Amino acid sequence: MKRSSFLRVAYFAGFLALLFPSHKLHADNGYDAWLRYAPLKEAERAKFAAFPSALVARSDSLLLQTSQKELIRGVRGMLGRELRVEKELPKESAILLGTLADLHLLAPELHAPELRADGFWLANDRINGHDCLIIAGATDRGTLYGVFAVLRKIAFVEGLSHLQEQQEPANPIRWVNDWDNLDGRIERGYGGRSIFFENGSVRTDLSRASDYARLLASVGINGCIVNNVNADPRVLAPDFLPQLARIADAFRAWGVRLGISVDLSSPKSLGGLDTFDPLDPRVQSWWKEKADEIYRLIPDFAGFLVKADSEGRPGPSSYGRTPADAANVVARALQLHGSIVMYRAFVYDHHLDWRNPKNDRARAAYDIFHPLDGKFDDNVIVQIKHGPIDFQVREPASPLLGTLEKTNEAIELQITQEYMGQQRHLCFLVPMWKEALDFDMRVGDRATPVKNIVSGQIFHRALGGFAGVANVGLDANWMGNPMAIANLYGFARLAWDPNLSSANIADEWTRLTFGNDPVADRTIDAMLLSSWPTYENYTGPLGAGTLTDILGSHYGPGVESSERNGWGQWHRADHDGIGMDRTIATGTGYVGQYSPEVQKEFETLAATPDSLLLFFHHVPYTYRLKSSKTVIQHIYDSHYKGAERVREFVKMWESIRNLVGDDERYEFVLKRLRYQEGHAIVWRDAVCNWFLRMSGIPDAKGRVGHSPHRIEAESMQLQGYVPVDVEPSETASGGKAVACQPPAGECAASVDFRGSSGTYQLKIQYFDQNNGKAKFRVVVAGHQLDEWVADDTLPNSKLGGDTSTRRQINGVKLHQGDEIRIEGTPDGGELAALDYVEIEP
Ligand code: GCW
Repeated sequence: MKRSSFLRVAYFAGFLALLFPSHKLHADNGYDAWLRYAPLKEAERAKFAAFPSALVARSDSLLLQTSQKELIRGVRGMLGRELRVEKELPKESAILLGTLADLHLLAPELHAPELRADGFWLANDRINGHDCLIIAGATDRGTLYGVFAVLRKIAFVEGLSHLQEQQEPANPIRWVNDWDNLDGRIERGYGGRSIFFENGSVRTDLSRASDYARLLASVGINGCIVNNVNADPRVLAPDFLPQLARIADAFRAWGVRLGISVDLSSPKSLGGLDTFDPLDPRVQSWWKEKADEIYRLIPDFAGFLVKADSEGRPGPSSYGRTPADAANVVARALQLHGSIVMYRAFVYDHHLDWRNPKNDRARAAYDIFHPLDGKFDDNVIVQIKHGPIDFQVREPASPLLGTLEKTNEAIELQITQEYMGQQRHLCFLVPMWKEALDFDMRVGDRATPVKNIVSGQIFHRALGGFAGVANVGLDANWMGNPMAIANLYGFARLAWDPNLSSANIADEWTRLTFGNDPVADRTIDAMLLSSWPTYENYTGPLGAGTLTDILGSHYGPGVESSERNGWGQWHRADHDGIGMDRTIATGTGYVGQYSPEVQKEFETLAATPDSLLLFFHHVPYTYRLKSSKTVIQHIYDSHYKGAERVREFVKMWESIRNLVGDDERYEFVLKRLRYQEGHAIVWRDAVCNWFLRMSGIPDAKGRVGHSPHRIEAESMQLQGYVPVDVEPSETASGGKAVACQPPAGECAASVDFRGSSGTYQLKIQYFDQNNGKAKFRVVVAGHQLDEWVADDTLPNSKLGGDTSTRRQINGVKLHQGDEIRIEGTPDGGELAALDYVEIEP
């Protein structure tokens, strides 16, 4: 851009900024996530008084232009300063921006370090007698990453005057996977519809796609698979590829390469061949021609992701071929173009016979892929879920990660919270991922943590890395909750550097998202860092699995749903005990898939840590843990503790209202936390009651099955409401609710208050189905106290653990004899159903 036109743009931008100060341009609804560039306080800005005003950038490459604009934008936002772009070194201090090669031309006297791809160097040096800030990348992409790193430092108010820092990513592959369907829905997406597709086509407006790429680039993500792994073959159709090219265009300025999931049967289902046998030469040329066609449209195409022979997807087994045969045929088509295939190891039989105690889904990935080690081409990466089952709240690291010595690997982590409360529950997953990454596979009796295996370091593989299932959507805050995007941030930071600590990552995200107030930051960090153990506490304990409804939503409690079916997520809980015996001696032999040293950690009860006990062993409920509690008492205690901790989260959040800015984000998060407080109790009660019924062993602390303040709706005086059974019974208090069924247009449940006069909390447990918007009204002694519409979009149309919701009314003055009356008006299929009322002092 010519200097004069640049100035015009800059003046105009400055004028706009005056009219709309940058933090008002977007009301804080979470859209900017960690890239807010909120103005620093005056005192903080003082630290950057010497920050240069000139920005020297020689090259005009697309990524360098992006880097330049981003730096200008960030500095304007945080420091309120305008940078001036120059082509040559000015006679004043300056920022030098470019690749190492650009830099060498500008200042040959500088001694720049060697950098790996995507790495960058940040330094403060004297050039021609002036202090200069150097932001230099090995490549243009590295330069862009360097800019974001500098902007983070400014946001953290870190001085830049003694900067001397070199960063390189630990992993070459740092990709996100988005499970978007071409019709605009997202599989396991909880943040709205697809930002890429609508009605079978790529969206016309792809501004969200490029804003997404900006977010990704800011934390070093370099590839994005844009469609569901359960792939629609149409994604490869001749009329669809040019549309995909538009997404690639939207990504390109941010150095994010586009990839797609493909259906292995495409040569047949789309290409019209009578086979998709990977060893058939016609199939091989079909893939080759398809790859050539793609590269004509998308020269920087990243590659394919394949899910095959899994959950009903077609695959090489139809022709008696192996995953290596299938991966290689696709890989050879891409190899000429220098790109790759990510082949998922999530291959298992979902019709396993549950009656056979030796059957074990956890074995599948290893059993299928281990014999193929060495058979995959060099541009294939086997993408392995971090645990052997499926993103459960606690799993050991997949043994396959430790056994492919001659194969490239990537670890697949799930950012979208499918089994972790679906973005309605706060659950910061970085500490869980760290456990998988730090899991030491002890290959050859030496330290071989998963993080160093997937990076390629241990087995000297050129390729490897991270894939994260992100599933962002059109919601303003991307993931359905401004807190949930901390997981996307954390995933990317770990992909860059898996040695960063959870605390460090949490704190970075918190400060970028909510500012630098120390009290607010400490509070949010504490919430984040304890949220996964908390979620584990009130859902699935001791490695038993999440205990959610695995046949339906994967959201609310469903302890028994995993049993007596072929999906293999069994915990084998019965009247006497619980857990999967996966030992070599008496169980499924899964333990034998680990190296001998790791086997020792899990083969015996004595060695197995409590946290994974039920993953590896079947024990009686009376078995004493290392904590000295019995298993059953641990189940009860952890569930009460977990639910109690969520109550604290609400208070913690309320305590920082004025420190984080009482904006849309704040209110949104508060609402979600209050909801979570109620739903954690639904979980607690469902799981505890199920185990009480199953084991017959009472809670030593007398809580389970006794709720002194609770009045069951079915025991209230009912007008129109009728008692109904809820299935499974533990998902409603007493197994029953009351529902306002047609033809009743309005119903009421009432009870006279028998306690002593005073101030109480009223908690109404009702069901918010997703097939209507029922209305509720609470009337005490003839006065309306509260009313609301049950219009949440929880993942179920039935009464049960997914839909059970709590409304809490504080400070209610009650006199003995007051009538408490709850009125419900159904709507559509929603029955304004009630479970119980609690009146708590
Ligand atoms: O966890 C399961 C999910 C499926 C998903 C599958 C997979 C895309 O419930 O929705 O399908 O994993 O990872 O392939």
